[in-house]
Amino acid sequence: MEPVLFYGVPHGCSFGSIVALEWLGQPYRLCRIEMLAPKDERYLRINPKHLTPTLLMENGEALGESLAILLNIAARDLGQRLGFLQGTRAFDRLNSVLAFLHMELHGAFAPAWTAYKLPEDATKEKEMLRNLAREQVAKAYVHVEHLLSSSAWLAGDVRTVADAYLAGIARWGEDLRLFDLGKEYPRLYKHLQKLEHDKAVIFAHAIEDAKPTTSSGHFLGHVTLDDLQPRLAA
Ligand SMILES: N[C@@H](CCC(=O)N[C@@H](CS)C(=O)NCC(=O)O)C(=O)O
Repeated sequence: MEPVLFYGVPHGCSFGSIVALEWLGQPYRLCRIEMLAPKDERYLRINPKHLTPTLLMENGEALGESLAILLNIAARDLGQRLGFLQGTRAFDRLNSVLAFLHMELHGAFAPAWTAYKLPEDATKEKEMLRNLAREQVAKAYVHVEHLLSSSAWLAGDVRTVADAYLAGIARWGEDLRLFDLGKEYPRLYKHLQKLEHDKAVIFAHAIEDAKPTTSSGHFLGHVTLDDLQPRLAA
């Protein structure tokens, strides 16, 4: 059976993996995980940290971590140039950009996500955490601006899984009302605007928002955790 991507809502970093699967153009399915709902035992068996994304592969093995999933997707057809052959300079550059996006950009938002989950009346704690996130994310955004100053795409001259991943995480700056990207980080803003016109990005938004949409890749539909039980038990 085709691979299944478990993606998280609202606004998970798994967004990038949906975009990458659409760009790849090979058959896949999606399984929706509500991240703010209580942890689901069935998903815990697939991802013991109960984090999204996870890619359930053809052989029944579950692959966790966005970086591993994005590189797995890219390696399925190097002809699409979403990623590159390991050992090449292009691979090294992509790997370096992905590591930066994960450790420094994704990681920098952690205090703001903690603040988001705190009760309304924890005003002081929320503000402290949000200020910390703003400070950390600003440094990462400056580096994104630098990367985009010398190439059309984040990891070079072609669109790669790094651009897909960026689309899913850089948006949090505005989601969490930390930044005005258009005013503060014009190259990043322009790049995200370019991506917003991409069919795969439009599709991934519609999927997250549970709106009707058409795949420009090879999406075969959603499956539920219940549907997957026989495949997981096998
Ligand atoms: N290191 C993991 C982190 C994944 C992660 O933080 N996922 C978030 C969404 S962006 C999540 O599942 N959050 C649910 C929660 O914290 O309960 C990866 O890169 O895949």
